[in-house]
Amino acid sequence: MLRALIFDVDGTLADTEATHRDAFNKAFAAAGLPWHWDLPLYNRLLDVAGGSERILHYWHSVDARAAQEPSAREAVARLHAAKTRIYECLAGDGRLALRPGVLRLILEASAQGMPMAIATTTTPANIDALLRGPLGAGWRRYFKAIGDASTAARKKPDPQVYLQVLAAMGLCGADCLAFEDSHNGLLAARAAGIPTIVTPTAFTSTHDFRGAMLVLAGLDGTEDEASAMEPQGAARAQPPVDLAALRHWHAGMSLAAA
Ligand code: XBP
Ligand code: MG
Repeated sequence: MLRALIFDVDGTLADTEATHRDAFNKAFAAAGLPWHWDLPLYNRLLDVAGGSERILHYWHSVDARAAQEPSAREAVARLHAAKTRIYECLAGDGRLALRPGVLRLILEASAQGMPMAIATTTTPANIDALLRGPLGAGWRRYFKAIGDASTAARKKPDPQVYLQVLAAMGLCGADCLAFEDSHNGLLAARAAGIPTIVTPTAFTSTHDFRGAMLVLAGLDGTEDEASAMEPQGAARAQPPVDLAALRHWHAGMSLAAA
């Protein structure tokens, strides 16, 4: 029986990575660094979950000696904090819209008493910047548990953040559904035993989604740019995803697994 919905944030609740990339580049420029992450490079860097981990990984690739200095971690932390402040300005107050169908599903699940959680590798401030617009300043009341970069040190594809929210809700993975956008996120949710629906974005449309319960263009039935890019997997147009459909899919998956 379906007992909770668990949402990833970046790429799933909203298509945020273009804004993250902009914030990283603005932080590099403000720090006087000659770094610029263009789209092809950022697509590759997204394999590294976590913004500070991503910065350190890139620094190693351009200046391994400097990146290994004892002071490097502190420098990365300062740079990432600046990036987060910039992201909050760029994404805050509803400037970054939720993906089609997401708000409707959250409000429907809330109205029907279906518990929800967030399991993300992103920084807590980024979640508040994204959700306080569409869900209001009290957005946390919609979620029974929130796992993020402040609770889970090990980033996706490690399942730590998913295991944390399952434990907080006292649920087992098989009784939940996870919503993800990326290969790393799918691996993390599956490692926690959670059936997973993937809604790719243009950043992740070429990822490997084997193991997903479903790969959908989005949650509201319209084609988004990712599905227009003919991604791998079975992304396709479909009716709007509501709680009845999720219960039906989850029951079918449970029967198949029985
Ligand atoms: C996606 C990520 C994050 C963002 C950047 O998180 O990997 O690192 O790219 O945000 P999600 P930070 O699990 O929600 O898909 O700079 O705060 O890490
Ligand atoms: Mg994601």
